[in-house]
Amino acid sequence: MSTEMKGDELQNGLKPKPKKESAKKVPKEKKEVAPTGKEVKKETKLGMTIKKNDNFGDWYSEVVVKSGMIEYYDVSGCYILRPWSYAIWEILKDFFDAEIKKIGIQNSYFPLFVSEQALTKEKDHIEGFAPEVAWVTKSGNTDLEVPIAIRPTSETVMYPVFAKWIRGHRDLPLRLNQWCNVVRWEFKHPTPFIRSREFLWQEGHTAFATKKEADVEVETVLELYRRIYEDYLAVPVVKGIKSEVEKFAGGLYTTTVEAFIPNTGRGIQGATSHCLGQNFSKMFEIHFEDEKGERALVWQNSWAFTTRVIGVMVMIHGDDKGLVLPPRVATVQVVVIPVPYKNVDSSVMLDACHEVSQKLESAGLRVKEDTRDNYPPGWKYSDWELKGVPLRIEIGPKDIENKQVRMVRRDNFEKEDVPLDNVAERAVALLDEIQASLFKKAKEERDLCIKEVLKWDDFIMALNDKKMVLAPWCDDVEVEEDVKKRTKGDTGAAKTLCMPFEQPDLPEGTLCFASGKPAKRWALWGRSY
Ligand code: 87F
Repeated sequence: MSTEMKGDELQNGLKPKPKKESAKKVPKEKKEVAPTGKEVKKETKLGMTIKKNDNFGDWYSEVVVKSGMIEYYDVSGCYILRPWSYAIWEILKDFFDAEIKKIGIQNSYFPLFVSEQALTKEKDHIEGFAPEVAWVTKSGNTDLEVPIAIRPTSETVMYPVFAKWIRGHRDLPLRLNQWCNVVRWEFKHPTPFIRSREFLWQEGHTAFATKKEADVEVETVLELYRRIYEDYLAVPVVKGIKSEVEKFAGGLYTTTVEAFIPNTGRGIQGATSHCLGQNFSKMFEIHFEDEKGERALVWQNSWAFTTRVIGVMVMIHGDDKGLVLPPRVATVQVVVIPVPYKNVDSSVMLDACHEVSQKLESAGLRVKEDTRDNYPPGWKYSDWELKGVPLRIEIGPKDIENKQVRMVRRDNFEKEDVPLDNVAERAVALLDEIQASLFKKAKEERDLCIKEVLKWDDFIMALNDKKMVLAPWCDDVEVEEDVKKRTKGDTGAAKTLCMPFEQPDLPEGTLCFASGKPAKRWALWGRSY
């Protein structure tokens, strides 16, 4: 697949936080002559200027803009997802959509707007979230008779009709999903993908006759979320269950995949799969007549992943040269670049590039031939490095002579000359290696960030060392609240990220690191996004 791209695409990178106009001189474009003899533009400052380890926040803003993923917008907390990032969303969407259909979940679409009456029906659920709900109050200059909310999530939109559609056990299970946008008027500092006021997600809402069926689905969906992170985005996650404090308040229990950003020392909730129990079916009166003819409440689940996944991937793999895309989510997996040379007919290189990219496409790869004649090869290399393309192929006169191409990996910059006969096979293998190696590296680094402790002092030391902490815990709500209080500082309080499904041994008599009471399980703690 080759995508059309204009040569000036990268010049649109707006600065994250526009500074006031100053007397500073804007660097002028320099003109240079390419080996083809054509005059070429040579822009300055198109590449990365901030190092990941120097200023992580600014590095992130720079990389999402300059790679062409994000364009800033004049409504705070809202961002434009450009094709370079939206394509990643589509790949993940295609995967997840196909998987949920395999297990009998159907897509549907419910309205964006929620009436006040529906939204406030379930008071306990909405209470804590109320400040984040955005309302439409006018049409033109006229006040609406009753303001209408914009969905922050769709429980209150969908469950009233669940009550209508579900009558008997034959109407169950009812398993619906929708791909849509939601709006949450957050007041915390917004960050592209990670925390935005409007975001894209899928939300699954299902109803069953038995808790057992609901439990199975919660786990099945969580495994799909793990696969999105680990198999596609090459981001390691910890699967687990949320504490009472951290679970979705309206539900019975919440399972989660948790990622970790080593640069900030913060955990980040990757996606959640909730069992709602019968809490919502009580509230919305979703009954059915069971096989014995008795009236019963349905068991419900809900689950979601959002465009946040893209931000986590950028933070984990990106480097000082820009984005690093795992091959399975890269729109362009291989870029093929001709390397023209003085006094050599460049059509030979162009033909070879075309031949190679066709071979790669036939092998099922997503390929881009960069034949732009107004940029020299070195400029193109940096450009595609900035955009994170996993594999680059260069073809110059020497390569033609030797019937070979040069392959360069984005993840470690290793170079390799590959015989022309072998390009497709080798490219496929290298992309697999890159995918595996990105995950391995991220997992090794993540594992170094998990510290097992038994005592409070060691807990504090590990936290201050930007680590996650695995500690034996009594699982008391008051103790978690107390830990939050005791760790409150400039960088935010520590909380439980989850209680991992995979638990280390907990010998009899082990005490809680925070309360000294008998420990019930190991919990993973950390500061978080
Ligand atoms: C913000 C405003 C209003 C989160 C909110 O996780 C309501 C809410 O209910 C709210 N922020 N939540 C929790 C969402 C829970 C649940 N919804 C369906 C999910 C998965 C998808």
